[in-house]
Amino acid sequence: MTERLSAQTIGTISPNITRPTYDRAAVSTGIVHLGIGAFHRAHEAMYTETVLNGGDPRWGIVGASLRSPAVRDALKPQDGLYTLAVRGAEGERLQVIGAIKDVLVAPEDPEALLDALTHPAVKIVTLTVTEKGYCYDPATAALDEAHPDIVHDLAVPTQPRTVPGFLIEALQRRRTAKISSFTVLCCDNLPHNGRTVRAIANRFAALRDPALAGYIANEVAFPSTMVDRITPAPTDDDRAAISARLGLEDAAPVVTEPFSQWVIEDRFPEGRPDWSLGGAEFATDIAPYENMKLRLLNGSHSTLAYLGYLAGYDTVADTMNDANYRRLAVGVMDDAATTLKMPAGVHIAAYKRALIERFENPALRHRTWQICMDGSQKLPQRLLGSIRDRLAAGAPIDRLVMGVAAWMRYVTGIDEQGKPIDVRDPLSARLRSIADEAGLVAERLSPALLDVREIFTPELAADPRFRAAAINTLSRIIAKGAKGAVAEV
Ligand code: CS2
Repeated sequence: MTERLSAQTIGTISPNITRPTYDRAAVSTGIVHLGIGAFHRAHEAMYTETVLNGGDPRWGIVGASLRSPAVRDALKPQDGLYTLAVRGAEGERLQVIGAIKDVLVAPEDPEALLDALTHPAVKIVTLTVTEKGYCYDPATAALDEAHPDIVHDLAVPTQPRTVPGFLIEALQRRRTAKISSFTVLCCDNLPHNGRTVRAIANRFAALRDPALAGYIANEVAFPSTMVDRITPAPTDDDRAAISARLGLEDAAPVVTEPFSQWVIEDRFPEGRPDWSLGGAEFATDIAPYENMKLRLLNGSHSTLAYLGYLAGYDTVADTMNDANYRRLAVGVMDDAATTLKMPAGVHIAAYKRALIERFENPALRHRTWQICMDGSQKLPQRLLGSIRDRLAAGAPIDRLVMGVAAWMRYVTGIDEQGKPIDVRDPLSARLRSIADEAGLVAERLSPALLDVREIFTPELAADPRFRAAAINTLSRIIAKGAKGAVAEV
């Protein structure tokens, strides 16, 4: 039996695999990270590892999961060590990362996480909890005050379950104990993510206590950031292949692409690591970068995912092998790009070319099904913003609406072969019952879904051009199948 990767065994790995060059025992915890999934371990933890390797030991990470114990159970026996496998056309590069000092599971012991969040050495709380983790209304970006877990956290603030609940209770404890606050850095694909999370946190705090809200508004920084690295969920095959190369069993490796980007608004009153050592860029206004990424990358990703899943394509790379899908992805990027105003020096054409190459990466098996998840939380910032801006400019939206109409077909829960689709979405039950009532008839299904106010604002849903485009496109997808509809657009 192969031994497990750990602090004890790491010395046995092959010398060409990168590993921590610093003394892990000397590292203190400067960051608490909520949402310790694959993306964080491929992105922020990698940048932070470079900082630790560079000799600044203040920025070790304590990770927390707000839901399942799986990552903790895999990482704990490995002393937090895991392998990052970077896969591109030129092969695979392995790096063992040591930046994660400990992993907590919030539902098992909320107090332990609150303790970690209250520690004076912790200067930054970073977040990758996915869109739905913020308990907000995607159409308006406001806190969902009726969310059952928010209702709970307002009723029992000392035993939180949600991101706003943990952040605000920890900040309240720091305030009482006269410990300086921490900076909150949202690393999720939300529109204007810092501003959005700030508004959610402020609202939650105000519902608890107006004085607390005043403190948060004055003392806590919420810089915005654009994060980008395609990181598919690792599979059993990935774990077996990476363990074999390592010569040690790693139960928590992460597979990612060579490309990585992190643009961060430089507002950290309590200090920050020099993540630029790992290639991060600091900027004063990052809104244009966020929009570029959400509308070009994520907008075309979701479009390919829904239309690809319906056509039976398992991965994004598979969709890109279909010339019509590839053409549509380029078209969605071209249309979305007309809505952007980028600072001088940013070359959108080169960015788009790089995206196409990234989507084609045959070494990454990024499942369309994974990207289809949580569509209700993703559509507004990925596609609906571009559609709104194109409508205002009197420009055509036929390509941008493809992803929205394919989502409408997808959430019916039955695929083109009549087989069930495992639709994962906080609104899935409601979407399914709307679809069941409407039937597979575009003239009924599309308007019924446009009435879902969490996703579509009343203004957009009422726009006759958008309504007509959604009905026509959905009806083509129903009649001709996703492949047929993509061939025509
Ligand atoms: C993807 C993103 O799953 C999804 O919805 O579009 O996770 C995407 O891979 C990342 O944003 C890339 O940075």
